[in-house]
Amino acid sequence: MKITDAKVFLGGPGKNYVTLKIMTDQGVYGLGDATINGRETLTAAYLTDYLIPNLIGKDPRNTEDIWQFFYRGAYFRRGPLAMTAFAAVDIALWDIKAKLAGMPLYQLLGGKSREGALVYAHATGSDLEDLMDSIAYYVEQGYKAVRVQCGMPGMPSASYGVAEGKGQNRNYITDFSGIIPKEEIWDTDRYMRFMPGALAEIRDRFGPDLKILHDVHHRLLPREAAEFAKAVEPVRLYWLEDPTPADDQDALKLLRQHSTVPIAIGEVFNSIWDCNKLIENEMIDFIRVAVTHAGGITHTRRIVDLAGMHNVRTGFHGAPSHSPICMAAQAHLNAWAPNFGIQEYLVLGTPECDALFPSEHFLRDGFFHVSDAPGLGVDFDETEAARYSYSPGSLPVARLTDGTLWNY
Ligand code: KDG
Ligand code: MG
Repeated sequence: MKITDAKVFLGGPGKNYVTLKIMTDQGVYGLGDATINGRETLTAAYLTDYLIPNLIGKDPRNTEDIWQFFYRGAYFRRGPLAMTAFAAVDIALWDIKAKLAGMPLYQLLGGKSREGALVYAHATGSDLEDLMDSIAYYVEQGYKAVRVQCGMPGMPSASYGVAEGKGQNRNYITDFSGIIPKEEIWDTDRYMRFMPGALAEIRDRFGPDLKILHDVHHRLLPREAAEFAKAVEPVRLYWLEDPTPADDQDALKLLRQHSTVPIAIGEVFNSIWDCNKLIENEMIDFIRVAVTHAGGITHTRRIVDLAGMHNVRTGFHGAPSHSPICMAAQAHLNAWAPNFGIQEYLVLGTPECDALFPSEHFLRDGFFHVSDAPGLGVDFDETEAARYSYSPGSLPVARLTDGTLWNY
């Protein structure tokens, strides 16, 4: 069996999805995702210029050897762009393998460990009352877990995860169009004074059962993160995400000495070497890698297994920029992983998105149910794809109130 051709598609409804389609001499094809927010043309070029020419003629069933060929063969290893491009190939090859077996992909990983996978929604408000309404909306929809992000009184501009507009017009996906990033202002002192109290009020309003998550988005220094984690301990968060930037694997030592709040980290990681110390030293409770950014199913499975040995559960990244192909791959890992925790789930469930990526995966009462169709269980409509093209965009940058560039 041989790979005969592969194509890359760039674009989608409101998003620059990077979709890979690998064709074989037996008519079976596989789909992969190389979407990386704000750098989509680069993973597309990595695929087109290097990986695809090297795939032609290879046996698509040799997923491991092909993964090693690209990873070890790159000489300059790792990095988000390379690992995302490898992921697209790997996901597509697992799609082919499962289609050949006539099985949903989770069967090849070890079968189902659960029926539905718990997901969390994103509630957001420009102020606390607005956020309360947004949480109530998701609770009414049946969600058992909600991430909460809130605008702060006196903060000079909106920041990550915070809504623009209120009520029906609430929209937390700010405008990321344009290659020059928009700038946000961040005030750590204001945040430290406001947010712990706001989280306590949310817990009082919604009672003990709701799983409440909060994303600091890398904004605190290690000492500040320890102080914050101590302050929010009575809220009994399901997790506190990215309290410090993830580059420093020692940054959480102080926090761990002072607080038992569960910590989730890893959405910017692209390999096991970014998180092995964090996992082995049991500095985190949830690992947040995305299968698309961490080298695909072959590599992410290794991270999940290492995590499982150290009581770390999964909480894969699933922001709106993740394509339904990434989410399908994660759904199969979630169905299998013995150490599954929760899944972030924010695919734009618009009719346009569903038409481009038809699938039978579904969400019910706050749980994601994986499709039983052979392969990944998601397709890609090329006629629909012809409607879309790349539209330049960039994530914002953050500055402190004195102008110092900070972590977005
Ligand atoms: O591409 C960056 C976003 O996906 C990220 O900012 C979202 O932090 C995020 C989250 O938790 O979903
Ligand atoms: Mg996050």
